[in-house]
Amino acid sequence: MTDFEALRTAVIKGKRNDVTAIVQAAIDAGEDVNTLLDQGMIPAMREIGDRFSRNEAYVPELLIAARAMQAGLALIEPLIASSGREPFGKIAIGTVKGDLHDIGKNLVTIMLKGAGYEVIDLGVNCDVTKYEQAVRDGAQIVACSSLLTTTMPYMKEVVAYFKDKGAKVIIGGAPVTQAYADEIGADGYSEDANGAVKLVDSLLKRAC
Ligand code: B1M
Repeated sequence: MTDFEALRTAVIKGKRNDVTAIVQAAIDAGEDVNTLLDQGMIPAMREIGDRFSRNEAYVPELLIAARAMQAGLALIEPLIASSGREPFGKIAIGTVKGDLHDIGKNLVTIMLKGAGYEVIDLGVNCDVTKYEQAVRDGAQIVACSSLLTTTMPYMKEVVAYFKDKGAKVIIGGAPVTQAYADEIGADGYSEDANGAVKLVDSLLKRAC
């Protein structure tokens, strides 16, 4: 039985080895990986963010928590990965220009791959030219992630750039909302990684 409290504490305190040990033990015991994410790792990142807001944690603490989270995700990714069948479509994903947050983007990537899509991961700090190259390489959908209210407006530029260019642009990230997506004319918005998969499913079905 997984000790979710211990997992949350290990992520919050940035104890990478503890996170790895707890996640590996949970996987070995047959724990559902979505439960590990939803009850352990994602709420822990939310908690460290809240502490940061209250000036109870600082950037170094955020960084070590992020590294511990990534170590856990690395164990989860192969379990969600696709079974080698023909990909259903090609998606490009990147965190927008000026923004270095990549954990949520990585999670969306893992879920899309697990759902059978080929994903071009453009990393962080992506400007329009990076997304454009991915579209030239065959991406049908461009997914933009933003975690900062200061970088969110760049999504508007990406959406405007791809208007009438054939690729659809979808957006997400903690400060992003459906209302914002509607306002800038994005082709879709999702609140979380599973929602991103459903959104891509529906957009590609419509395009067929
Ligand atoms: Co930053 N940071 N950070 N940070 N950080 C936030 C975002 C913040 C909310 C913290 C806070 O104040 N409470 C705040 C933003 C405030 C604002 O904009 N109003 C903030 C700040 C201020 C900053 C700096 C400016 C701090 C500074 O330097 N003074 C700085 C900016 C650097 C930069 O980017 N230029 C900064 C730096 C960092 C670190 C580098 C230390 C680190 C990031 C490490 C990394 O990513 N490798 C970091 C972290 C870890 C956070 C918090 C604590 C956690 C983010 C996270 O990973 N969450 C964050 C607080 C918070 O979010 N509560 C915070 C877990 C992740 C699974 O969730 O990313 O939301 P999330 O992804 C979700 C959904 O949003 C969605 O699916 C994911 C899974 O369900 N989703 C998509 C995401 N992308 C999607 C794309 C889609 C669809 C869905 O496409 C269709």
